[in-house]
Amino acid sequence: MQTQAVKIYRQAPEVKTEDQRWSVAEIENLFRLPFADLLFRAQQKHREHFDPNEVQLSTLLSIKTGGCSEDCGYCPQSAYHSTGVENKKMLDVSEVVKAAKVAQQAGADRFCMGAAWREPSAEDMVTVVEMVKAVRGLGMETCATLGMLNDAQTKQLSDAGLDYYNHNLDTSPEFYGDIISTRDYQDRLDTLERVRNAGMHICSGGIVGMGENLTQRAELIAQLANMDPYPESVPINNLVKVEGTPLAETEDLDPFDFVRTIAVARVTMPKARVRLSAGRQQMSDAIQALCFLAGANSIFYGEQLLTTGNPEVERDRALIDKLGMYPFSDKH
Ligand code: SAM
Ligand code: DTB
Ligand code: SF4
Repeated sequence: MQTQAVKIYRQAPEVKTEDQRWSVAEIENLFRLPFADLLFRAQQKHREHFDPNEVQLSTLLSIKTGGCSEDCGYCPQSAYHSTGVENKKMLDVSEVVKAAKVAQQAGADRFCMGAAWREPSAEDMVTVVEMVKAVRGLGMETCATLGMLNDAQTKQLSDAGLDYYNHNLDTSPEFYGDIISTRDYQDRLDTLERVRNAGMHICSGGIVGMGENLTQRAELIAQLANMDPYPESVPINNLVKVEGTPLAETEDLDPFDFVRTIAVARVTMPKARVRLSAGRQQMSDAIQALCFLAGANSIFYGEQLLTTGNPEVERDRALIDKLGMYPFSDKH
């Protein structure tokens, strides 16, 4: 079953200059625009700042899987949920380099290393720093998502040459407590500020389809868009429902509401790379095409996200070709 699509209002919110703050009400009004009006606005913004036919390809690798001490309700890697994900120790640097080379050969230009940690230990950091240096040495852009960081750790990663740090706000401040209890929203904002202060690019977004209402979805976008500056990279994940997690039985989000979320992210954060992230395996080619039209210009590329599936490389290549699009790396 799917949730009801949004109620449409026909008044168009005013067009903003790019340094103005967004109120939640204004963002909600964007969500409520007729679909074609919203997509048109998103396309206009997209074309002001990007080649609309180019898509950036990032490959993900789980460098440490399962057994996480956090209780995030969506996550198959939390030790609080029985999902069948096998706990594994951290990969060796050589295994990571091997996977990065395969991703690069397949056409990815960014390699993102994810770990099921609340935060990395000092010992973990020594290995992660080596991984970042080695992947950068291949000429790929690097991204990592390791949980909360302190000042010393952000400096270590920045010194190692990490390009992006991914740390999602996940949802609105109000809905957050329904999903996670082991760390709070402010912890996430603090980590993002440390990442920014250390000079790295921020990749931060969230998950939709967790049972949040429209206002809460708008609040997530407002939190991201009102950061000064807003993140360079904004992943919009559609919840991947994993058996054994508390969110496994959540109602499906109407696919047009997912597309709307991408469009609203594009309108409110025009210069960011908006990433059509988790959930593509369950999505038709037509909905993905609408996401690109709505301003998405990055995808996770490769058969696996962290523990769940992603479309096959051949399917993605075929879709990109069919739409007359091209990977960012082919042009640069
Ligand atoms: N442990 C680190 C942390 O949480 O910051 C990094 C890895 S964690 C898996 C990275 C992100 O993956 C989460 O913040 C969440 O947005 C996303 N994620 C995890 N499980 C998901 C799911 N089932 N569906 C969609 N996104 C998910
Ligand atoms: C993000 O926003 N989505 C990616 C990445 N950042 C690390 C993770 C999606 C994980 C989906 C569930 C899994 O595969 O375990
Ligand atoms: Fe752990 Fe990250 Fe999963 Fe939360 S999202 S349980 S912190 S791996």
